[in-house]
Amino acid sequence: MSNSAAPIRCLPLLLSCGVAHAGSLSLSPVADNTLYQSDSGGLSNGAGSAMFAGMNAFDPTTIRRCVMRFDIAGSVPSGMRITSAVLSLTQIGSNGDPQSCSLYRLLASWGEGASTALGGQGGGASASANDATWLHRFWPGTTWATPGGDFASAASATTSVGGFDRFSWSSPELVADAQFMLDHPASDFGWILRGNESAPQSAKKFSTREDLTASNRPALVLEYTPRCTGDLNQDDVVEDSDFVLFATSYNLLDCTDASIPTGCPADFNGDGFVDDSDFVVFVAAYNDLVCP
Ligand SMILES: [Ca+2]
Ligand SMILES: [Ca+2]
Ligand SMILES: [Ca+2]
Repeated sequence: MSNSAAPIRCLPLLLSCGVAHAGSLSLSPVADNTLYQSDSGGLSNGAGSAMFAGMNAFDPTTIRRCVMRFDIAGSVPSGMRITSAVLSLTQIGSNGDPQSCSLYRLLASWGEGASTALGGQGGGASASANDATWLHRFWPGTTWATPGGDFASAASATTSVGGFDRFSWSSPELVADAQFMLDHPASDFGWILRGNESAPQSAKKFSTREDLTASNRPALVLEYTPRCTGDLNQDDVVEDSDFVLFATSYNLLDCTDASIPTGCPADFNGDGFVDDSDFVVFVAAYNDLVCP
């Protein structure tokens, strides 16, 4: 196949032409909560204005972890490539010692009930229906596979959190998480935030989406750009290495084939098969060579 032919732009089948635009969004969580370590798993703070990560002060052998979820697929147009993801939280606790706090992608759904902790909120409140707890994804009937939450083994982003201030997390792994959540809405369970879990009185206190001061609430800022049709290895050029990837899927044909990459990216027209109509789309993009 020749790459020297005149560019063919905006074929009717080339879905990216003039339809989607780059953009950015700031998302608020659709749910946030604290997992308070306890033997009974009966503590939560679904509707409270604070969430905690680290080891507690007045009950110093117990761990707290924040959970938060954003509706990415409900906010970012499908088919976009996320280019930047920055999650920011406001630390409102009095303990200013710097502590590493790490985000991990959650692997199971969880809930936010009506529980509201009193005072400093570090002790939690009795869990309400559908609250996440240390033991439960949804109190009282549905438990985590592992107490303390089911999450990816590797951290996606880490930031040192000190005193009263706004802190941000960003990394290529966080971008990959957000892309996964956009492409797989049914598996968008958000992130868990873990602080120092080996030193008493290390817990950091963060505003939740229920904080009356809107600027203190958690925010996830995403930047995105239309995917370049045909650029299967996402290096912003459509060339021979993409053709190799296309041909592999083309030979497998059916998107349900277990050997086809997740999401069946070579199925450009979204009909469940990688066949000649997708090849027409690919050739048009290949003639463009460099992504528009
Ligand atoms: Ca909440
Ligand atoms: Ca490419
Ligand atoms: Ca197809």
